[in-house]
Amino acid sequence: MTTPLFRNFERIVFFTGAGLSAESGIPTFRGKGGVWSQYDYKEYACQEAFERDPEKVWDFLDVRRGAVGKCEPNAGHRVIAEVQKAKPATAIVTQNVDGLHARAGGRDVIELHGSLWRVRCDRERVVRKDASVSMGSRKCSCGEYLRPDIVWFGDMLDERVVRRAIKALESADLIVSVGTSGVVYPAADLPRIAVRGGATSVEINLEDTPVSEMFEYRLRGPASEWLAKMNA
Ligand code: BV8
Repeated sequence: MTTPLFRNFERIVFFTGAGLSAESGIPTFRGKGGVWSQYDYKEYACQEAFERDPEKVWDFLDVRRGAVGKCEPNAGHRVIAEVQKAKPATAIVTQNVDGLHARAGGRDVIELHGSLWRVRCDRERVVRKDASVSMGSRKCSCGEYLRPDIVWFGDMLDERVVRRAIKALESADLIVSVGTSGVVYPAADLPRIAVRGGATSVEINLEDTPVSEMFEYRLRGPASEWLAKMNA
């Protein structure tokens, strides 16, 4: 089976996870050295933890913002942005909160799980960008703690964001899943919408995942290498 090439498709959806940013030096979540193997998400990445000890959660996020702030998008991010420029109907649907797609030139990135670089006040119902490392005041002018605009475990995803993702997946002629373990829901099930719609389906990962069975092409190896090969 010859590897599908981007030039033969028009409505491409890139569905990305932490494995894409691994080559930029950002630790993934699972596996050796993964974030969740060092930090218990019940202590650092859920609403209960935030209400229990917001300073502790912000200390954790400042560490991540500091680490991600020092990283650069890699060749994989750049190929995706390049393909989107050449094929304007291309959509980027990511579980990553690191903002590297946009820094690589990606447009209208659909961030399913939010962003490290946005904060919100749930009392004032305001969301704003904040790229300061480390974070300035952790409180809103109303006195309430600012909450990172990240979707934590147990949080519902933003319906508007999910609707944008579904719209892109429904009209896709190629779906490329890149560097995701496919274990977190509802995100892990989204590529199935494009597969059901008859799109050619590709999974790029170092190894098999629990959702590999849904993909026609299972390309094993580093994301940046396979993305470059498909961009020939
Ligand atoms: C919700 C932001 C309604 C946080 C994240 C159905 C069944 C079971 C459980 C559930 C279910 N529905 C809901 C749940 C509960 C839960 C869930 O899925 N739990 C899992 C753990 C079983 N889901 C939720 O809570 C979601 N909300 O459903 O609300 C609800 C509420 C309550 C109860 C029911 C329903 C919200 C989930 C969002 C959580 N937030 N991130 C933060 O960043 O701090 S999830 C986080 O992990 C990521 O965003 C991503 O989504 C997810 C998975 O990470 P990956 O990106 O895939 O990274 P990972 O490290 O796992 O894997 C990396 C992969 O890359 C590996 O496969 C590796 O081989 C590969 N790789 C590595 N290097 C490379 C590479 N590949 C290529 N090249 C390389 N160089």
